Amino acid sequence: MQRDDIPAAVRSRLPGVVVALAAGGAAVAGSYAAAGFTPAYVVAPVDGAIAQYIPGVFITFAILVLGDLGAKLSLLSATVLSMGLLGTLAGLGRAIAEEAGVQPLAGPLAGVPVWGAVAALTGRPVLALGAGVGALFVVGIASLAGRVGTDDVAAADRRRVVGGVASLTGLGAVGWLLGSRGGATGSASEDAPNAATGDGDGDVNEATMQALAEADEKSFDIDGLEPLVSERFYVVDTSSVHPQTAPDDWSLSITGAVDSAARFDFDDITEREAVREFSTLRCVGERLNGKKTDTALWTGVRVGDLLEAADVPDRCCVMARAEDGFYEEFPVDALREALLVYRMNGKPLPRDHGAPARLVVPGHWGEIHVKWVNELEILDEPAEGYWEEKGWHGTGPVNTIAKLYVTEDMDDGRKRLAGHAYAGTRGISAVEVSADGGDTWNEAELSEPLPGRAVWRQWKYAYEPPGGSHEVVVRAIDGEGTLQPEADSGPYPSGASGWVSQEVS
Ligand SMILES: Nc1nc2c(c(=O)[nH]1)N[C@H]1C(S)=C(S)[C@@H](COP(=O)(O)O)O[C@H]1N2
Ligand SMILES: [Mo]
Repeated sequence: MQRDDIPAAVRSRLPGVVVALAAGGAAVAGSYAAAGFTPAYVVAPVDGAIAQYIPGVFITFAILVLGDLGAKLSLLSATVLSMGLLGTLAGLGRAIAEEAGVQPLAGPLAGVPVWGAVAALTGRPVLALGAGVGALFVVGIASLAGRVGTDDVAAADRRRVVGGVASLTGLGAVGWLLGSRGGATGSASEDAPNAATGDGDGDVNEATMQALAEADEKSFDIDGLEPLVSERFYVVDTSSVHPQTAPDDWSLSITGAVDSAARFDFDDITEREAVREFSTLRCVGERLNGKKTDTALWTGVRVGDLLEAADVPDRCCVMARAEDGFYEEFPVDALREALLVYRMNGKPLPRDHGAPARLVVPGHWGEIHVKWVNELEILDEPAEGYWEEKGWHGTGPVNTIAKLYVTEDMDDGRKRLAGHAYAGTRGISAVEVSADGGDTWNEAELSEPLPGRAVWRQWKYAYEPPGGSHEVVVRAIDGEGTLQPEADSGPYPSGASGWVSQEVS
């Protein structure tokens, strides 16, 4: 298209729009440079707001159809939205300077509203300066470029666009470098929340080592099969930028229908006698043979002890609330048996898994294992949690499942299958395997059980393969003798259930 084909009104605004967009990009880059990938990064609250207000059908579609891509998409849209929002503010500031005939003020007039918006969104005015400076810089350079040299309007516009885009590119690179190192303040270093050193009990660390060694001994050594204590523990959450709270800044409040509110700080928790337990988490949104079931050794305290210490009266329910805005509801009495944990496999709870403290509710779906938990609101009546509002039923006991993760040829010509089986607190009594599409069944060998109320087990099974391709099917029988249902239910709304099968040749 020729330049002349563009209506004059649009053409005269285009350079300003490009500069505004560049300023929006620079503001986001500047925010990242200052804050790193922490809640002080402007994209974090925007991403959080999307997670809170997006209708449940979109999230469910993202989980079921897009899988992990959905999370990336959400971060991308939050980034684009932040750029657009801040770019609009910067553009308005620039336009005002232009209208008023004070071009030298274009940069500051763009930077100040951007700084204000980021400060308001993140609550961190000092770190928000990064965003303000980014916008100021891009608009300032573009405006300067427009004013030097000839008076030809078209040439000046070109210089403005080039100036804006070039300064954005430079800033983007600087922002990326600073931000990935944890932000200009260095506040985002990965081990910041790991100030916890002891368990409040001198023997715990040795006991932890022993427990982990036991798990190691009981694990089958099979390539491609996670040991009983997962080496790569899955991560699922509603927000892409995780909270980051140092233990000293953290506390757990007990609020709501209580006679008087109570508060525990991190030391109050770790000074109590520590409890350790192996426990398996499974996400209710996991596909039938997915990889969102994992096990760790958790260290913490019984929630019931905290409720007693806080004199919580007999009530129906609790809303567990977290720093990322997530909330899930659970019966008080059931939550008494849960743990508030601050260590995972003997190490301080990692940031992605809820540092400094999270809930572990053995036998229940992952979603009630609230991470970054900071409030237990006692309720008189049942209420819906985040996922229940969106149609899921993920606070009840887990379904029984046998996963098939490994199909391999052995040296002696046989085939070996292996996987995990999990049935929450019911436990697993057997895993059965069929190598003929479900006509005949044989029992697999199970790993020795680990102590704990709800821990998965590994299974393995070797057989003489029939010539040609055949269908293998696996199914579990829980500790109460109940065979898991055959039908594939899909994850929505109550978690995937069904016999896993696979064509083997
Ligand atoms: N605060 C908070 N806690 C949360 C979530 C979340 O989004 N925010 N996701 C829940 C879900 S859906 C699951 S399956 C588990 C996953 O725990 P993990 O990431 O440690 O594996 O955390 C739960 N706890
Ligand atoms: Mo989940």
